Amino acid sequence: MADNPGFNEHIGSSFAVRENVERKSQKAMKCFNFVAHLLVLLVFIVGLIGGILIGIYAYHGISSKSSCQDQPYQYTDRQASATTMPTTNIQQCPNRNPQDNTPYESSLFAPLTKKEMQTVSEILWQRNYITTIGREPRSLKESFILYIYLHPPIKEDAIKYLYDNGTNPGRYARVHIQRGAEQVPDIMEYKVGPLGSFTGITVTPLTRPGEIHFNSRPYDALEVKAINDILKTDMKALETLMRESFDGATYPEDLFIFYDNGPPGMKGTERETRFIIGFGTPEDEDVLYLLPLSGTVHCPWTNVSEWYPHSYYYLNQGPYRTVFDLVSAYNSNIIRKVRLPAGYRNTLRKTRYPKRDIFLPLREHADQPGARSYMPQGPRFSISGTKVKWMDWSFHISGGQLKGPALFDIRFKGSRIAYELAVNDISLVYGMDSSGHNSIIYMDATYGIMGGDTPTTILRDVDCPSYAAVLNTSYWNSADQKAVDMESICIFEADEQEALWRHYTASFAGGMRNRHLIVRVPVVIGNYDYTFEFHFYLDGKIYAKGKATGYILSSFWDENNPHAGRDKTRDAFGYRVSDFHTGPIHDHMFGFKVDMDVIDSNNSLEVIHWKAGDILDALKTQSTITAVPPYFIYNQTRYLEYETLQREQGFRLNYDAQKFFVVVNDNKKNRWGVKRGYHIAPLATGAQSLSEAHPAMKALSFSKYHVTVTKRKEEESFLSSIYDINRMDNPKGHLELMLNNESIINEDIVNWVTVGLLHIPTSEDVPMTTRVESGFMLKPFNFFDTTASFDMPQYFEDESNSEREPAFAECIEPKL
Ligand SMILES: *[C@@H]1O[C@H](CO)[C@@H](O)[C@H](O)[C@H]1NC(C)=O
Ligand SMILES: *[C@@H]1O[C@H](CO)[C@@H](O)[C@H](O)[C@H]1NC(C)=O
Ligand SMILES: *[C@@H]1O[C@H](CO)[C@@H](O)[C@H](O)[C@H]1NC(C)=O
Ligand SMILES: *[C@@H]1O[C@H](CO)[C@@H](O)[C@H](O)[C@H]1NC(C)=O
Ligand SMILES: *[C@@H]1O[C@H](CO)[C@@H](O)[C@H](O)[C@H]1NC(C)=O
Ligand SMILES: *[C@@H]1O[C@H](CO)[C@@H](O)[C@H](O)[C@H]1NC(C)=O
Ligand SMILES: [Cu+2]
Repeated sequence: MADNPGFNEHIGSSFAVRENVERKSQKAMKCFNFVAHLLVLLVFIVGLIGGILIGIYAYHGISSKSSCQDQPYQYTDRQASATTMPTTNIQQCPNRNPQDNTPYESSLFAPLTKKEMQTVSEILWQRNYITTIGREPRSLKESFILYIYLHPPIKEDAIKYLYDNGTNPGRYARVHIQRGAEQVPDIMEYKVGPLGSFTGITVTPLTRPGEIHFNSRPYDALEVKAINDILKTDMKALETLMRESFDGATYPEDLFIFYDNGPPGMKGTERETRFIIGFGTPEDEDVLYLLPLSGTVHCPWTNVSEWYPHSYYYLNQGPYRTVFDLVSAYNSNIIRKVRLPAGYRNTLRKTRYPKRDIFLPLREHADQPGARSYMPQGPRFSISGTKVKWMDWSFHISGGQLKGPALFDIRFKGSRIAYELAVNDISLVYGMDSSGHNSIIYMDATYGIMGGDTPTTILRDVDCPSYAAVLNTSYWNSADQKAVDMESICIFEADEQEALWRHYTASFAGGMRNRHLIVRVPVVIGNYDYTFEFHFYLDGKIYAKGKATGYILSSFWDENNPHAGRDKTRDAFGYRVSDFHTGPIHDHMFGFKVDMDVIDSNNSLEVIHWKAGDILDALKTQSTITAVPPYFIYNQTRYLEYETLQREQGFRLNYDAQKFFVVVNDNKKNRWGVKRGYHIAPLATGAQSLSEAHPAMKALSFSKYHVTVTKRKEEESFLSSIYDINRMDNPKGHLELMLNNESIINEDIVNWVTVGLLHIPTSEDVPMTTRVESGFMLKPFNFFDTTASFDMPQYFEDESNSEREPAFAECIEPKL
């Protein structure tokens, strides 16, 4: 145990007790804190004395109170640990702050800072681009900033600067302005910069006036507020209906209006906002408990006095032109009604709050802390601004509020592997049998992946180990026209506690523990929390993932739904998952931009076909052979067909015709003469199944393919447009538009990788969808001459040799 190198989980040691004491005191629990602290300390001392006196190794957990509520099942007090560990001379582990004070502003790629965003807003205010600064816009007739984020440098300039002593291309902001003050309101985008000196900043339009129709804009706080105001009188008119139907609930005390049932109309020139009523409050929107009452608000342009609600539905009965038509139908008893049982509302909070169910007995040992990792000699990574270095890897962390996190200039062992590896969008398409929110389509970049309505905050010790470094990024809060800081990214070396490789023979035993660097970005988008991560391995692999957790969106379970199955527990769109709700089916498709630069930007895509067939057909792919040589014992074989892809193309995974997608550098060979490359391996478990006939399939074209290769262009920087789902009749920025048959041989190419999963919610998704994930691997493919990880100490043992990873001195996990 003592010569076990590297990270070490110290289960059962006295450090766990000590560490727990410290953690408890940090967390400033609201109740029992002092008592718990004393108790734990007491138990600790008892444990130590016990350990010294008895000197036997036996592990028991410590006692603690987790909650100040009355608990039917209490944690039991247990004997504290007694260990054989020496209790003296154990120091805190040496630690080093991996982050220096390099300002983000000095980097080409770091996300824009709060200060830079403020500078941008001041410039735009001074030059009359906006009519409000530093305060909430008063009406939709104002011009104000929707988003500000980094506009990355032109790649060629950046490469010259980074590799060839070129000049610094500077930092620029991309700004979206909602121009309600214009004669014909629209959205405009601008490039603003170079930031830094206030005087030299130019503002360059990236769109033409009117190009982005006002009615295809993303939602903003003002519109939601205006619609809320318009619906007030209708909600009043519905008071009795709501009270009778929904267990005495009233608006806005117990009910809220949910608007995110997008898109707002079938055309970019229309704006029809569907809404649905749910239990909850505006501060605590509860999409788990949506109710069968919905409508639509006609809300184009900026003149709110021309907006009106229409198309009311109650228990899928409608449409009623006005709320009074619905109320009159309801009062004259000509429609089917729902009566939620008295007291039902009181059960909701309890069933929905993701806390321990105190009526269930604790699992055995659940009162003990679980296994942990720590860094016995401080971090092996360093972060300068947002540039990260670890074990011959280096890259810059970047990104912005709409498209999410991005990495730039990824190098391994001095070679560039990728110029950009970035999240671009997440799409979800729902099916459900419910008015108001059937056929929901989300493209999450339209809401903002990294700082939409909810800032991200790393939950230390949940999202990442407590020893992780945390980076702040900023996003622009358009509601109050201010930049906001958030603790959004964590970086750490992970101990996978498994073998990266192992082999055991009669003559030797060898292996290497799989440690890797993780960049993790948890984000909140409405009901779902997504986590994006990039894993860097010692052997040159990169693993990118998207994960989903959070609340499912529900639809009302109507006992007498005429479309439900015979037993009424499921319909064509999903299962009943609670008293009155079903979990409608949907997918989660994660779209990534993968701009590989295998050594340099002159790359090609090899598509290697994994085939099976006749021996002769296999041999004929490489030679003019006419007869099968006698040593082949079967007529059938596997074989490969190598194709250098000539032109831009999208691919779907197909298990009947499997392919390897390899980005190669035609001009760079490994020691064996083979073109050096990286394999892009999508690990999707789902695919887009909607046909071209679906009206959103153009806007969503990135979801049709798992891998799409295009020639890289500055003006084709993302695989989707944030406006397209709101103008699906005329989308202008989606992936398929890039597929125009251009040559991709020995070119700078981009692979757009979409991986996703299909979600059939079941009862286990209530209250919480526990993590599901999808991702892809970037794997060296003849890139190195040999396995890349043997420049590190290994575990190796034979008759005459013994090698281990570096030894460590046991130490106390540092307080963070
Ligand atoms: C880099 O550029 C500077 C100024 O343009 C020049 O003085 C210097 O010689 C250049 N260095 C190299 C290695 O090209
Ligand atoms: C807004 O609409 C109302 C009702 O149609 C109209 O009377 C008013 O003139 C409009 N206001 C503006 C500024 O266009
Ligand atoms: C990071 O963001 C958090 C949350 O807004 C803030 O409290 C903290 O001061 C920020 N840290 C730095 C170094 O800016
Ligand atoms: C890449 O290709 C361009 C022309 O296609 C050529 O000018 C350039 O030298 C090439 N770069 C490398 C590193 O081969
Ligand atoms: C293999 O193919 C040859 C020529 O078509 C045929 O004569 C032979 O029977 C086949 N063998 C098997 C095992 O199918
Ligand atoms: C793509 O370009 C090639 C070469 O110019 C041409 O032969 C082919 O017909 C084109 N394909 C399409 C679909 O336009
Ligand atoms: Cu889901």
